[in-house]
Amino acid sequence: MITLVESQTTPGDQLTDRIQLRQVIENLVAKIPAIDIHTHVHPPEFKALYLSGIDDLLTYHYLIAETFRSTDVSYADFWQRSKAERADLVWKTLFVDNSPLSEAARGIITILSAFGLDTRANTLAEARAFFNAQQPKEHIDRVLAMSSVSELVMTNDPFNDQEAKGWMSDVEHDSRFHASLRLDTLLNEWPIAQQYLTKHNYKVDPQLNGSTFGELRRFLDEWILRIRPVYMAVSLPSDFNFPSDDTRDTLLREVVLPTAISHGLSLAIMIGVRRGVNPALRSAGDGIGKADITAIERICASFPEGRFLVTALSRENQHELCVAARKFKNLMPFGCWWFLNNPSIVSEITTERLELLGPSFIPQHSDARVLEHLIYKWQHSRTVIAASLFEIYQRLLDSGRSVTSAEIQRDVTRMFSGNFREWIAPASS
Ligand code: FIX
Ligand code: ZN
Repeated sequence: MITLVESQTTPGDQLTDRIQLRQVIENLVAKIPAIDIHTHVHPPEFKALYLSGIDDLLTYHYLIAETFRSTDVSYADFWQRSKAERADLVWKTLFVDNSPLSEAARGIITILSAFGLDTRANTLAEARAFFNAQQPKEHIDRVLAMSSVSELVMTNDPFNDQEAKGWMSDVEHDSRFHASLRLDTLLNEWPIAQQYLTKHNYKVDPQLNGSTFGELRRFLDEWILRIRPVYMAVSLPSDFNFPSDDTRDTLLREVVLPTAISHGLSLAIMIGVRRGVNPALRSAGDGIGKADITAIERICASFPEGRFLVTALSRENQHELCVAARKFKNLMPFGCWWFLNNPSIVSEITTERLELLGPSFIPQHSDARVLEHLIYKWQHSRTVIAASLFEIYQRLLDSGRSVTSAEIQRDVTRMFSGNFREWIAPASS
């Protein structure tokens, strides 16, 4: 149980000066450690899954999608190029020929400035030399410190052979990188999962007959034992419904949720993505759709002993999700996912959540894919979250109650790490 600090406040501690109140909030929000509960970052022990440096940063799918809006280079030509050549094109197109106005492009500037690198260079020579000279261990320590991220949660796909190799080797990996068991292939692409499992000697039937459920639970139990995930996770399409007469529904009811509950694990549901809207863009080709949040309510109602970390991709779903969380204490809203991770929208979502849920939600996750993403995603989000909090604390002051810095420290600590620690506690105990 989170121990809340009962602060014996003296009037002196109470922040009645608005300028001082804003400063205290900004200082605390800027440095209070956060647990980054959803990333795609891996430590160096996972070899090719460890992404870091300017070429990985510039070939981030957010920037690839934006580059194609400002270049005549064809998809085919682009994908034939090496990673460095693609990075050169992205840099030229978005940072030399144009101003880096988008959030993802500004993110690169924030990262380069954080390391004192030239943000107006014509080539990537200086940046490449700098990042290539970094020792992974020290560099990770530095990036986590710069982001005030104390721990993070990876995305670990048991159907990815590279991932499996990383876990099968008995190399100890950095304990600040927690695992999560990602089940998109199992729940969204059963035929592919069935073939993969059959190839790995699990007796699973395409029609889910016979020993299939038992074998699938064995598969999940083995992975849970192997990677000790802090939660299980799945992204769901915008047309997801529950209940529904399909394979995913059966697998959720017969395999995933019983397994999660028996291991004391939460299920993280990331709803509202439409995969492959433009396949030519590859991982940059996914889109968005408004989801039916009542499906989430029905899952929470049907599995009261289950706990659900939920994030929705559509802006139009945010208010509904807040209200659903007011109805179901086993629903924890988290983060401003993907296309929502822009200051104007993070501000709107954070203020709305504070108004409807108080400090009982997880404001942000980075979805970082490259290590240095942590720097800009947290710096940009903390600035916006601090502004939303100032608005809320200022209103409280106007209503006749001032706060102390100890209380702000408590509230922010709860939102940045306490809520998540408590939410996963049964699993990690
Ligand atoms: O499903 C997910 O975890 C998404 O975050 C990713 O698929 C997506 O590509 C991404 O990186 C979003 O930021
Ligand atoms: Zn993600």
